[in-house]
Parts: sequence; C-alpha cells; structure tokens
Amino acid sequence: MATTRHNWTKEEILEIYNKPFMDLLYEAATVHRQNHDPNTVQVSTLLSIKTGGCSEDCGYCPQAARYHTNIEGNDLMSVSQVKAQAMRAKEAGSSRVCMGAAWRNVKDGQEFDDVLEMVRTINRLDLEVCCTLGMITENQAKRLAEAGLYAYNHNLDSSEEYYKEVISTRGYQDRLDTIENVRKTAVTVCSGGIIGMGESAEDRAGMLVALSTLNPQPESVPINALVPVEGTPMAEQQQVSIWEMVRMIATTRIVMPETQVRLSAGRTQMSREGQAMCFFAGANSIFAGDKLLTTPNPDVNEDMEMFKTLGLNPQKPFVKKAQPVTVDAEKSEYMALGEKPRWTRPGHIIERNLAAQEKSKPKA
Ligand code: SAM
Ligand code: DTB
Ligand code: SF4
Repeated sequence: MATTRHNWTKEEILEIYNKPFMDLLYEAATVHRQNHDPNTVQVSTLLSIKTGGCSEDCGYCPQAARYHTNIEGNDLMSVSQVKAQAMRAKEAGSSRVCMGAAWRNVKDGQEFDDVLEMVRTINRLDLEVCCTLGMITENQAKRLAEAGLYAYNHNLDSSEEYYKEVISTRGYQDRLDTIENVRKTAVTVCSGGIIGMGESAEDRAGMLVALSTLNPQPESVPINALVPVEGTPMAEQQQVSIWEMVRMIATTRIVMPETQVRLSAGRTQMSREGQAMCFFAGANSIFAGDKLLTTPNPDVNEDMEMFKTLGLNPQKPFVKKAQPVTVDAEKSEYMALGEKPRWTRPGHIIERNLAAQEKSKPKA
C-alpha cells in the first residue's frame, strides 16, 4: 500500500485531474480498493439545528440573510427535538448525525451549552456526532470533544484564490485556524468544498493541495456539487456535470487515500449510474435523508434501493475510531472563557454578491 503523501503540488494534482477518464477511474478505484472496503459506504444524516438569518455573505449559501431566499428560518432547536430526529436517523440506518448551524462562529453562552448537551445526547445514542457551527476557538473545540463530539466539519470550500471571489466576510486563514483548533483535540476533521461555483480546474486542484497537505489529512472530505438557490449570487450557475464530479472525487481519492470521501450535495441531480461511478471512483460516504440543510436530497428509500442494486452496505458507527467518552456538564474540566476572537472580515468587493444583495432587497 502506498504511503500517504503530504507534499502534493497543484501541477501534480491537475495532471491527475486531467488524465484520460478511464485511466483516472482505474487509478482511483485501485487506490480505493487498497485502502477501503469498496462495498461499504458511510451514511450521515444532516440536521439543521439553527437555520437561516446568517450574517455572512457566502455566495453559494441560501442561509445568508442578505440574499432573502425563500428558506424557512428557525432559532436553535431544543435538545429533545434533536434527540427525536437523531433516533429517526439511527432507525433509518445512519451511523452519523451532523448538526449544522447558520453561524459565522460559535459564541460562548446558553446556545453553545445547549449544543454541547445535544452532542452528549447523540453520543449516548451510540451514533457518531458531527457539528458544523462556523469558526471555533481551541477552548470551544475542547469543550465539544469533552461532550463526545466525533467530527467537526469546516469546509475550505475552494482554493484560497477563488475563496476571495465567493466570500468577503471571512478569510481562508480563519478556516485553517479553526481546523487547527479541532486538531488540538481527539475530534476528527471533516473538510472539503464545493465545485460548480464558476471556479477553474486549477482552483479545484488548489483546494485539494490545501486539504492534502494538512498533516494529518482530514478524516473525511465532502465534495459538494453546488445546489444553485434562487436569490443567491450563484442562482444562475450551470449544474456541474457528472464527469467533473467523478473527476473531482477520483482525484480526491488518489491524493487522500485514507480519507472518507463524501459524495455530498447535488445528488438529486445525479442518476444512479452517475452515483455508481462516483462510488467506483472512491466516494465512500453520503448524506441520507430527504433534506440536506435547506435543500432537497434523495429519499432514504430510494437510496436504500440504490445500495441494494449496487450491493453496498452502510458502515457501522465507530469502525474507524473508537466512540468518544462523554463527560457530563457538571463534571466538565473546562468553562466558557467568553473570548472575543479576532476572526477576520476582509470586506473586499465581490460584485456578484453585491448584485444579488441589491436584487433581493425587499421592495419598500
Ligand atoms: N455556518 C457554518 C459554516 O459556514 O462553516 C456551517 C454551515 S455551512 C451551510 C456548511 C457548508 O455547506 C458550507 O461550507 C458549504 O460547503 C456547504 N453549502 C452551503 N450551501 C451550499 C450549496 N448551495 N450547495 C452546496 N454546498 C453548500
Ligand atoms: C457539507 O460539506 N455539505 C453539507 C454539510 N457539509 C454541512 C451541507 C450541504 C448544504 C447544501 C445546501 C443546503 O441544503 O442548504
Ligand atoms: Fe452562514 Fe455558513 Fe451559510 Fe456562510 S455557509 S452564509 S457562514 S450558514
């Protein structure tokens, strides 16, 4: 088995990405089989615990308040609501629940304390717990770890250069710093990105350089196809082709042989044959459930039928890493520090974002 490399260059990655399709598929499938059981796919369920009303200007995101999309916003869910949803996800065959919040960053206080209780509750259901809450400090990462968090999702989304064309309210380095904070704990890192935002193949390779040169590499890497949402700056983006998706997944598999590559957003637009090619090329994780955070996802029954057709089995929880221990709130060795971290706000002009903001302004 080849050793995992942490020194991939953009040129090398581009060369892989642009290989003749059959050569790329064969190489990726070979790496995949050397490192994973090709018939096992990890299944996660997303839960949007706090939806919409976000202060950021992420050009792809329907939850950014400034674009006035048609999504239904919600305050933070209660611990009991989350428990009920997690139990449903477990019954439906998921091994992981990923809780997403439309926050720029985590703030210490009652809401974060509630999230910690949600983490404890889900870990006690013997499910892997993942959170994606925006930027976090080292202390917040430690508190999540102590509550029993299994994974933290924080996407780089694109190359550092293209990130500037997508978001002006935060910087790439803040993303990397958050990942580093998670790495100071036993929580695994989930970080990937989106294709189909108008970026070039060089940008896709650039993102894979940023992810694969992390040491250790992220334990899971979600590859999302942009879901263009009415009202956002990317509403008119053309759907990414299945060929590009397979190329991206195959390249990710080759440069990060041990990671779980997640075929994430965009599956409603893909045929089963297309998804089968993604699994063959090295994807071994999906989001299940009829909703992602705010947009549709294939029905669970359809996915189970697809698994049956392809002879795929859902991965059991904690096969890659032991279940974390949950420490009760009363026994915690950490406390809220009430820090005010200086996450950056570059504030440069992104014409596409400003135009969408202007267009979506409610009429006076
Ligand atoms: N607010 C937190 C943050 O930004 O880190 C967590 C939630 S945010 C919605 C999580 C990720 O969802 C983003 O980093 C992005 O990769 C993905 N995402 C959001 N909108 C998307 C869309 N329209 N299509 C594909 N992926 C999307
Ligand atoms: C990830 O990479 N994709 C998920 C999860 N991590 C949080 C989110 C996809 C969101 C798609 C748009 C929506 O449903 O709002
Ligand atoms: Fe907010 Fe996250 Fe959406 Fe950006 S991606 S607008 S931070 S919810």
